[in-house]
Amino acid sequence: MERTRGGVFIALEGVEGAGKSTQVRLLEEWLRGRGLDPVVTREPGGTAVGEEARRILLESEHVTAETELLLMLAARSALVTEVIRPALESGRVVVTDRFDLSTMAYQAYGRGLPAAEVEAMNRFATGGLTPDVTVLLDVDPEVGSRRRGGAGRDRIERAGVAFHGRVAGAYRLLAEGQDRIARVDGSDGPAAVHERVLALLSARFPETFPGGAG
Ligand code: T5A
Repeated sequence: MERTRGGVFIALEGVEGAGKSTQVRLLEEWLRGRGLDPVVTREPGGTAVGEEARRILLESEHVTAETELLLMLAARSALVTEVIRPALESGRVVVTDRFDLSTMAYQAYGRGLPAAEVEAMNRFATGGLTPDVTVLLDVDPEVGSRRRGGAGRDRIERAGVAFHGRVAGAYRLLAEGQDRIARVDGSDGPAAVHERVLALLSARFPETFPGGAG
């Protein structure tokens, strides 16, 4: 299902500790500084159903790969219907911390669920809505893990080095040759990465991001 052309839909993606939440916050500040009123959200979460699903997904020990996928998609379906689609239709910029690429990286490649089915189920959950651009913050999983330091680790974060290695490899693979996925070097400090993100967005959406970081 195509949406009525309106706002710009931006997703930030990457491994744990890649700096997504930091870049989402910097982007929001930048947009507000230009008088815009972006909708900022995260996945899983962002709605009553989504936050409940997040709690089960990250805290319950008894979640199979299939249940994990279904809960992620239930949360996404609610978020698209209740938050993202209405915001885009009213012309607002939507910035989300994770979206569909996470599901491909974590549930298909990380957990080993069949990619074609995961893709089809995601399409059902979103009604075919995809981000206008997905910014992949590219950092090695070890760097992300170091950045997170001793922060409390949830069930998915505890899934092990091999799992997170597959996720990181999947992100790079999935981004190859895809215009809708822009890989940005996320290994420098937050301000340098923010400038890279803005330069990219400015090139793609000059009306919303005139002049990039300047
Ligand atoms: N998931 C999600 C799936 O399995 N499938 C799905 O479909 C979806 C949508 C979500 C979990 O759910 C999984 C993936 C996840 O495991 P979460 O708590 O939202 O859980 O986890 P993350 O999104 O990974 O959040 P993190 O906080 O771990 O990582 P971020 O947001 O990438 O990193 P951020 O910005 O919080 O930064 C982490 C630390 O590094 C510093 C920050 O100050 C912070 O201390 N930092 C930097 N340091 C140096 N240089 C930079 N450029 C830095 N940027 C940030």
